[in-house]
Amino acid sequence: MVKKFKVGVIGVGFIGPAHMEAIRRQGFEVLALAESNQELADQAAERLLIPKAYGDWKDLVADPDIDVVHVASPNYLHFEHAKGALEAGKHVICEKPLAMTAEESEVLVKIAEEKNLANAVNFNLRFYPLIQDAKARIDTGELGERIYIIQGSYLQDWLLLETDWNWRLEPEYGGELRAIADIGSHWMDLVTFITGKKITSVFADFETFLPIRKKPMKKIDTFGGKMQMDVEYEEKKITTEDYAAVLFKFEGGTRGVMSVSQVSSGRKNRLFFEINGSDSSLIWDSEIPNQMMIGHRPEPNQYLIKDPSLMMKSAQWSASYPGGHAEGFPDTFKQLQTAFYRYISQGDFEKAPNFPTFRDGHNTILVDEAILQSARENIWVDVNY
Ligand code: NAI
Ligand code: SOE
Repeated sequence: MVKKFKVGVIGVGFIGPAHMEAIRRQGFEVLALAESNQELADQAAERLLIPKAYGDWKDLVADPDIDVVHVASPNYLHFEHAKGALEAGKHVICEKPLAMTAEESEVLVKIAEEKNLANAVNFNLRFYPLIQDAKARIDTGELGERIYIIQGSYLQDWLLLETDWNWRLEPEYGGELRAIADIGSHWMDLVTFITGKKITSVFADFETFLPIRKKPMKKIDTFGGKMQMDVEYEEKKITTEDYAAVLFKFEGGTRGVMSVSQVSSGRKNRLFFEINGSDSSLIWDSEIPNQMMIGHRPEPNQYLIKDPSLMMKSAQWSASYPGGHAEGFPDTFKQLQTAFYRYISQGDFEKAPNFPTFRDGHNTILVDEAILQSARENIWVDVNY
């Protein structure tokens, strides 16, 4: 019998409810939520049908009925919340970025190891079925003996206007890096996962096109500024990057380039990559996630449509529906959690997890910090894992 896990979620703004939906799809109970005060917690619990509402996250992690804690609060709280949950003996799924600095994320890796608790960072994009398929193809050598180039972008437009606002713009809440930590982290984790190649060296160029923005005098939800608003503003100086371009050296001689932007009109939330091997290429776009191009030189290119019967055997588990039945963003949360909760159920923590762990979250922050140093000093910087 699989244990019926009881779960608590800290932070239920934009993405906390997506975690809850996926927990419920596993058949587990979302027993409690925590918000920044009791009033917000009570309102959210009523809206989301959650039995227990905590106005202080410390009470949630201390609740003896809770087995697993999901951290979906703003970036600056991840360290404190994940650390508190681990210290209370809970398994943890934490949103990205795992912490504000590599010093903090390293502490989390150590505590999770010492306490032998399962730990995941929500790099959910790994769980699109065709991403699992891409990894399986590269593992079998389908792209050729060498991977030459990994290139792509992650572009959005929700922070295009000077009146667009979110806590991510402020370093004390989001971190010193914005576009890189918020969306570049997904891209870098994804291509590292697919190819198995770590980033060894970086060279970065940043720009902040809107050095002054208008901060609304009332709280605005993530992506909420795109809806019509009638509010008062105050002017704020912005130091975090709207745009970044990064050159990469990967293990094994692979080269790469990524651009990220939150001011690219028309691009809603588009991660794109192409991986060029010595024989073939893989090309994928997160806004059309159920198809992947396989590029060839001596024969016509192919389009693989997400269909378990056409996918690599080891990736088939990640598609829950037959071909022609689209799977999307919420399904990636479901599949990440399926992998995580199966791992806990099986109880063999010596086994390598098939989901992104705190170690992966820590490695991405090491790369982020190298990128920041490179942009500031205008030099190539090696990543020290
Ligand atoms: P949000 O601002 O919409 O939600 C955060 C929630 O945390 C708010 O409801 C806020 O009241 C609450 N909160 C603040 N302080 C708290 C405290 N002390 N205790 C409990 N709750 C507290 O932010 P959003 O967009 O949901 O982002 C949250 C995190 O999730 C970020 O770290 C972000 O990077 C990550 N994220 C990841 C996504 C993914 O696809 N993997 C998608 C969106 C966000
Ligand atoms: C905002 O840029 C955001 O919600 C990120 O925080 C998420 O990680 C990404 O999935 C979508 O965009």
